[in-house]
Amino acid sequence: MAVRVPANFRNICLVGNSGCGKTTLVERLLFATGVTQRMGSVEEGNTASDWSDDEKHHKHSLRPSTLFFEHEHHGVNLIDTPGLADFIGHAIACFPAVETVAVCIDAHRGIESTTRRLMSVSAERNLPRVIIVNKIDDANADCEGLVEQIREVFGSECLPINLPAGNGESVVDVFEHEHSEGGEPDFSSVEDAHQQIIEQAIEVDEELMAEYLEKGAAGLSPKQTMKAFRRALCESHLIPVCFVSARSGAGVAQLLHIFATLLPSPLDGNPRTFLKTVGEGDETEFHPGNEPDAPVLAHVFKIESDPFVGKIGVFRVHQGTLHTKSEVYIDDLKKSVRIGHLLKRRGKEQMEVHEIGPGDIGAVAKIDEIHFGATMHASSDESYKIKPLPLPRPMFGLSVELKNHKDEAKFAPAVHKLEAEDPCFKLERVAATKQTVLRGLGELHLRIVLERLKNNFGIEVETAPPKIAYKETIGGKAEGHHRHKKQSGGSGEFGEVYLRVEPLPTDHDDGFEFVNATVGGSIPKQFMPAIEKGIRQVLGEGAVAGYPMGGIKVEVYDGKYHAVDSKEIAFLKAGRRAFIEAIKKARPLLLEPHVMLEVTAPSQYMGDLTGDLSTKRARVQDTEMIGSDVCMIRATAPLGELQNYSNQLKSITGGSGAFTMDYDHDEQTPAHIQQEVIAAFEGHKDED
Ligand SMILES: Nc1nc2c(ncn2[C@@H]2O[C@H](COP(=O)(O)OP(=O)(O)O)[C@@H](O)[C@H]2O)c(=O)[nH]1
Ligand SMILES: [Mg+2]
Repeated sequence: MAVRVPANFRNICLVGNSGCGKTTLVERLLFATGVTQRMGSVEEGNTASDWSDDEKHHKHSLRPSTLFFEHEHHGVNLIDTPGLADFIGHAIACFPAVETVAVCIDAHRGIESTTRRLMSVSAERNLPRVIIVNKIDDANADCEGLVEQIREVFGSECLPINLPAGNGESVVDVFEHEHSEGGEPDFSSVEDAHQQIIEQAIEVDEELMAEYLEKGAAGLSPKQTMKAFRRALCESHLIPVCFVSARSGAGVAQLLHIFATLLPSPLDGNPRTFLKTVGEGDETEFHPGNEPDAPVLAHVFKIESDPFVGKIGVFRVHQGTLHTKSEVYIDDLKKSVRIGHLLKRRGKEQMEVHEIGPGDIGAVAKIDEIHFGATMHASSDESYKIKPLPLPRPMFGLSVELKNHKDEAKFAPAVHKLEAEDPCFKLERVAATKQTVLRGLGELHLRIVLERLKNNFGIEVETAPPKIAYKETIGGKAEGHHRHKKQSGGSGEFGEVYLRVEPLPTDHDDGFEFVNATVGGSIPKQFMPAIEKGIRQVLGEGAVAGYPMGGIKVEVYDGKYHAVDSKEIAFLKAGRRAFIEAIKKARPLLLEPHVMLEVTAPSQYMGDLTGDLSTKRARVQDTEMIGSDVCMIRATAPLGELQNYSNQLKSITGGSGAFTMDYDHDEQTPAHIQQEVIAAFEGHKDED
């Protein structure tokens, strides 16, 4: 059994396009390390990672699974992630928990759209990367061509650390090649590949480089080259490429050896930045260090709801140790909670443990306060949260209505449970359109959410494309005035407000600014909050089209009050009316969300796809070939034009296209659409 110290841990996130064989590779690794006696298969629905009912049904990983195994006295926490574009957020959400991202590529299909995305997101997050080329047994695999393509697309720092031999029947090591067995590789020579990867690794160490130039490769000890290798990996100066077949097992021993001996441990991986939310200072970098007794700090990167155990929070310990009897503080909560059950997980299997030490990954059950992104820490005097890293924003929407109104009370709690498990899914109640909208990353994503609502909670809904969530703003400056005066029997209401409005810069944080610019007490200070409240009501309801407003600065510069009749309600009403008047004169504008759309499809459809996009007010940013016959189109387009895009893409490409979208910016709606929306709102008001 491995000694449980940080130096012996390897935390690895396995990512890659759906279908490249990650889940099968995990089966192979569990089998090779003796954890299982038989390999499961995705087709039969008996793998360790894809254990939930919907994963078995769809034959795809739909959420990450953490799997623990041991090899060469090291403990490996491997996270198998979904590769479907709609579920990519789940994979990215696991990045803060690991030292290394292993990007898997199908030897036959080559680089695919999510491969690129995951390579660049892990680089942005400063995570060392390893590329695993799987399916080298495939008769159509072109490993030599793929290495060239990888180096062209991801840089010359991508270098083979081993090579396929015997047409993918075995794998020859080229890094420590004196230890390697097996014949000649299918391409390149062991000597050339060895020299290339050694030279790339030692470039990060000037002294070692000098030694190498003087004595040659034979003059360097394996310890020296391994140290340089690990540093080059952490600095992204080297991205090793290795070859396996999850199906035949070729290259699996070599892969395990790389995991254990070459990948960074929590001690020598790149540190994580946390932000202080309570206490002195702002940003702190955490290395787990070697001190098991340091104050504990753990970050929850995944939430699951287990039918038997209840809510499970999967976390990574960044400092100290979590014990079953620990009292911890969650986020900024002042009351501590007691850790009851600590678990190590292997898919659905779980083992109870007494503690999870620095650098390790574990899970905790039955703590209500836990949520995605929560931190658990030792004291209420100091609190941190991990520096937030952008996840794809859920833009694809479906408006839903309950089929059975009896489900009303169940609906919100059920959706909240699903929201807690999925960082890229949310429920939106759009006041402007009176719609309940589920938002996710794509059609498949929401289809699976609806299946869960039905199967796990017994809730069925009717769906429709949502109405567009416009925003109101203004294009110019204007002034507004209102005098509110009401005399009814005894006391009256009096308040008079003069104000100006002007647009705020689009990058303004809150999208609203309220300034009291009155002089000489024309309106006593105590009425300002009432005026602001009146204005904020309009911000929520909209002034011209019934949509929420933003990007507006308001300056109240004059007014009048009455010693007896002035009261808050009078100023609230006056502020409201003056504001509406000013907005109507300040060139009101409707904004609509635009998204960045990324479409991949066989290149023969390129012309049809760009042609179709041009009818959707889209602007093509660039087009690119991925490999020899897949094209990628990036375009910005109004979200409202894409409500039915998954069906349209399916019919254009015969089901072979895929797309992702992410929020890009808000943009002014064309004048004729704006007029229609405003007219519809006016008409609606009359009906009311
Ligand atoms: N020929 C071949 N097929 C494989 C290999 N690994 C996985 N597959 C198949 O590829 C398909 C997708 O595998 P899966 O593990 O679900 O991929 P994932 O989506 O990346 O998790 C399945 O049909 C597997 O049987 C391999 O090494 N060689
Ligand atoms: Mg999978």
